[in-house]
Amino acid sequence: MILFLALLLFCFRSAVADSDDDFMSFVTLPQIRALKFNIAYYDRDLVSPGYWFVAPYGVIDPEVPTKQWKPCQVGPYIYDADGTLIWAGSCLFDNRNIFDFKAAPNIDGQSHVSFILQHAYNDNGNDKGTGYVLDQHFDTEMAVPVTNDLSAFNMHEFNVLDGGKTALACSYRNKYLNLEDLGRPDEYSWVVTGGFVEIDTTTGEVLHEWDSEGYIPIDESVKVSEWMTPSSEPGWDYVHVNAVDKNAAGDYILSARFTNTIYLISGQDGRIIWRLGGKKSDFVQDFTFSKQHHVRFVESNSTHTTISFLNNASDEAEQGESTSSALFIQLHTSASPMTAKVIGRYDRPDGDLTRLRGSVQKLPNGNVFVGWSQRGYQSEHSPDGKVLMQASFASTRFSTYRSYKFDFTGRPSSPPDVASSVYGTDGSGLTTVFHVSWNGATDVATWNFYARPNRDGFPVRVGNTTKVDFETMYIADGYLDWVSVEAVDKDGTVLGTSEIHRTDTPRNWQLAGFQGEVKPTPNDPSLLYGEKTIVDEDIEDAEEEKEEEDDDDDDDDDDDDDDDEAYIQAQELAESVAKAWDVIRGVGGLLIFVLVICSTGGLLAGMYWFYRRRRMPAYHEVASEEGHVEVEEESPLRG
Ligand SMILES: *[C@@H]1O[C@H](CO)[C@@H](O)[C@H](O)[C@H]1NC(C)=O
Ligand SMILES: *[C@@H]1O[C@H](CO)[C@@H](O)[C@H](O)[C@H]1NC(C)=O
Ligand SMILES: CC(=O)N[C@H]1CO[C@H](CO)[C@@H](O)[C@@H]1O
Repeated sequence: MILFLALLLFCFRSAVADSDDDFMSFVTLPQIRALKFNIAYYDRDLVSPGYWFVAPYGVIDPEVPTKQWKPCQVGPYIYDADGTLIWAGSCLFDNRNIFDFKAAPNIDGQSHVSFILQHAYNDNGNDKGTGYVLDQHFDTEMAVPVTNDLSAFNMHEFNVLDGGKTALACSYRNKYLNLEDLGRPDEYSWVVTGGFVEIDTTTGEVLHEWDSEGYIPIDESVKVSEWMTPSSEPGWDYVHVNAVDKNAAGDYILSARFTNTIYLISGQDGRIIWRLGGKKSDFVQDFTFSKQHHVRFVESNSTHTTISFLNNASDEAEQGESTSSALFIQLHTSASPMTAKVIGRYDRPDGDLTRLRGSVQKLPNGNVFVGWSQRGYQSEHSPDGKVLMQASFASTRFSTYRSYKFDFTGRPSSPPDVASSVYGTDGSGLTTVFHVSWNGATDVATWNFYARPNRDGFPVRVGNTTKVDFETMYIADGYLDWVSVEAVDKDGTVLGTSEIHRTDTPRNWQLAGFQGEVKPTPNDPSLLYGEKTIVDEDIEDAEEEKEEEDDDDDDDDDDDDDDDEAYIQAQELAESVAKAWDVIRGVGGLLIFVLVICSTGGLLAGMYWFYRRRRMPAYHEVASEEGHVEVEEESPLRG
């Protein structure tokens, strides 16, 4: 008892000291640290179905592996609309930053995701970063390298176009240019020009490149003044392109933050067809915008074009309006003069400014999903502007470049993960605790739990339960070795089966509170659970069984009720064990045994001990770097 209290005390202290409440952690995937969301819904009924796609990062430059560096923290994540984790891809790339993570459109009619893996921290510039497309199994379908002389895969955009054959990315180039545009024809300066590339997603070959040199004069920039002293390399970041999209006619729309302008660029000859905003707008417009992000074509016909973008109305140095907003603009391009009018405006719900980054997405049901970037702040709005939901990371230390919402089907190629441990103080009262998860799987409704007497033995179903959260816990009577689980969808279809896992046992049973002389031997599951056997691998069998079972139900109703009671108690116990688990979460170390006094009564009452196999470090060191990020923003590869 004293030992127990001492351990508990130690645990509490540790938990407080390491406070990593803003992260989720899991028994089945202890390495993953997924951020929690704080979420508020105002009208859940009107919210569009779909999953959230975010890619939290701590610092925008590739993170130097230091003491603060922790694996599996930053990277791509999918959550459901309750903030429940669906997929953590953070362990794929050793904490490399991921940008523009989203579901890719219409490739072979199946779900895909796409994102930019940022260039490496130190690889002598060899690893320039990559545009990735993964299939619904989370296997790489396309890894698009930088094949031309550009120094890196620019972080702003990886816009996989419909069908997936080509993708758009932003490009930045350092050039030594004459300053005639500024009325100084005898002088030269380094200037960072900007444009875009359309790349073949299979080979990475650049099919089309456009650059601002010769099209956007230097004096169009709001960041360069006539008298500025010529710059050394890399040079003045005078356009700062940050988004590009393509329409059915084959023309491109390009957003340049530092000219406050959106350009339509001919796919035929590269000329600028029109400019919206900035110093040389071709439109008569009833609104202003600045420092915009994420321009997209929404729809168009021969006379009108609707576009969307995030008007962050500010940057780190200046601010134009007091609130950032998502704008939907209708351009009447056959009128003379051409006109632009606001047809949708969605202000940032907290009234604040998004100084860097952000995204706007029109959802299939007409709702608007906006990523305000910092701290993963995001909101969903009804078409008429009502705020339906707002959410942000519980952690203040991370942001996401963009946030999206998509329908998605995930069928991971890796099997479900299962962990199991046996607990008990005497041979007759042993229980096996399962934890199960399946990283990336959507549509799992229930879990079936199996055990067999040995590796080659016949699998016996020892229980089933509804999937709750990313990781589901289940407690079964007996010491069950050689266990496995099955993921089942709402129609009863088996989506996946885990590998066979051997149940973890205490290294020393007696120290763990076991009263017997010798260590217990595993139960034969068919003796414990024989009557309930259902092997879903064989559907016919299962159906026959079901009929039998139905008959059984009539015969021994009472028995089943007792069993149900026992399972309810087991679930209650599971909850108290889960709480205890939370308590010891912060403890590092090898094997930790904790006695948990269970007072729920009934069959499983008594003493249970707790056993911890893996080390679970706390992730608390990465400081908020937003200030740093803002300073860094001017660099061409960033912001
Ligand atoms: C084009 O779209 C605009 C705006 O939705 C609409 O008013 C106009 O009638 C459409 N024109 C054609 C030719 O469909
Ligand atoms: C568990 O399995 C039984 C028998 O197949 C079924 O009737 C029940 O609905 C299942 N429960 C859950 C939570 O899946
Ligand atoms: C509407 C508005 O005030 N827009 C301003 C946004 O900020 C830029 C400078 O950052 C101004 O030039 C715009 O007038």
